[in-house]
Amino acid sequence: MSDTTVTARPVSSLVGGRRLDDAPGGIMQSTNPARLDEVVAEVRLGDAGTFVAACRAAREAQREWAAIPAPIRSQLIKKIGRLVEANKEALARLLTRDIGKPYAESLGEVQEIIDTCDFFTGEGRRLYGRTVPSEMPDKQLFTFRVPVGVAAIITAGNFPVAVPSWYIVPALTCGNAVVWKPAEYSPAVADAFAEILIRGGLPDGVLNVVHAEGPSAFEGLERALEEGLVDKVGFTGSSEVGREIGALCGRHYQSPCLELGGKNPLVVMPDADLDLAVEGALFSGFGTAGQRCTSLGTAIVHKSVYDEFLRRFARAVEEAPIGDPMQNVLYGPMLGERFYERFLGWLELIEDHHGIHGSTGTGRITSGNPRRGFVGDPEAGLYCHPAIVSGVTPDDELYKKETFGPIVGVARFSDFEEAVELANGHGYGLSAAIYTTNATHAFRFRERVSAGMLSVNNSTSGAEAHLPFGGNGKSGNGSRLSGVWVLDQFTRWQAMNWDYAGKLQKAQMDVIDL
Ligand code: UN1
Repeated sequence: MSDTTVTARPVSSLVGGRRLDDAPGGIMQSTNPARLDEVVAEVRLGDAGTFVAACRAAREAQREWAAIPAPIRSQLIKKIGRLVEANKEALARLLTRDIGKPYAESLGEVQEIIDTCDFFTGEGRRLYGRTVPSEMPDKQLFTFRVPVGVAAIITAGNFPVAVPSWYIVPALTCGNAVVWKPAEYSPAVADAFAEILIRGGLPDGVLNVVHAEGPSAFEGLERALEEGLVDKVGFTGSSEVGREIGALCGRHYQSPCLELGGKNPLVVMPDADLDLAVEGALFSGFGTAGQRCTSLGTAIVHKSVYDEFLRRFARAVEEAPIGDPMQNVLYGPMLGERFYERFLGWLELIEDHHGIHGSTGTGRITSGNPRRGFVGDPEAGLYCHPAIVSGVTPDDELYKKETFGPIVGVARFSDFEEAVELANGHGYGLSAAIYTTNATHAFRFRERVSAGMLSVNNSTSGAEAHLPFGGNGKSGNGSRLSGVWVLDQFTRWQAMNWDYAGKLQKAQMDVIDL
């Protein structure tokens, strides 16, 4: 792949197998957040009309695609997985240039696509239905998985290719056509992934990609739903936008797959291995600069180990290298301007309300204020200092809302009940962790925490490609991606009965009376 040179990648939407030359939404330059003078992609943006046209193209292509037997469709998924593997390093480098994710994490992200393709290559041979006994003789009942039709997938840029693959790969395996709108701030790697999907041999119109700004895409989605061109919406992004999308889909009798924000708690019990807990808090709080939906929000620490945890945590943060994402760093720059600005807003807020703990100094950005251990040029990109805020209580904004940045709050608890309340009280329910050596605590916490995903003695992030991924409450509508669970998003159950009695048998009425 030639996409790792420093030239800007030309990116345009793909509709019905054709690249669109026009740019009704304007031309946008996307820069490398680690070096703002480097343009990574020049994007011809589409608009609401482009989105609708893409849905129409998908509608036209879907029936033929669904007619191909699933085991054969999944051979294309296998080929796509191998192509991703062959281009793993190039994709990871481009990913790092696009959004500033540390290269090691970018490699992990690309691996997640490969794992997803491997899983669904097999699943194409296993799209099982059931045979079910009837209450009447000479009658057999069956269930079939039927593709939903056209899936519109709108994704975030913090996982610009792995999370899209969690939707796109199973959607295609199940016989759907897809319209994908990648995030505006990760167009280059999204385009490279789309190119691989097409090179894998997908027929024209089965995968369509629309590069557009959020509001245009939303308008396009609304129009497409009104015209009956979309059968399932998948959205990964903020809880606020997810709520809008959920309301829009509800008006069209649809239940979308919503994967939203998190305020993920990490509980440290008095019997925890403190070093392990610190390691987990460091990775999940500051990895990807705190910009994962599974990032640690608040560490909830028992009062007996609170001071010691805080001391070790602050030291670990201070010692961790931050900077150039091509080096071995804990985290690089923020994903883009919008995230950087929002982080500054949080810093102001927490400076007003809390003061910032220990090593994090004043919590100001690194520009003009290089910190110990900084790698590279702190003034070149959208770099932010890490912040630990101690003494967080349920009244604080920092307790209540996702920050999507390198800020971790630390709260103190006295008994298990209080820990559970703190873990659930914000209304999100994505991921949670508990550090303990006591199995009873671990299982009690599992029963009581409202999160869709739980780690015992591991961090809040790091989902695997074959486990159900998703949240409850403000984190989503209970839908799950990945593994066999996602099949219920991209297929609908169809029930069939077949009567060979040669006479009308009426359910409930013509049953044998014992
Ligand atoms: C997200 O941030 O939207 O579990 C997904 C994790 C990653 C996925 C995060 N594998 O942290």
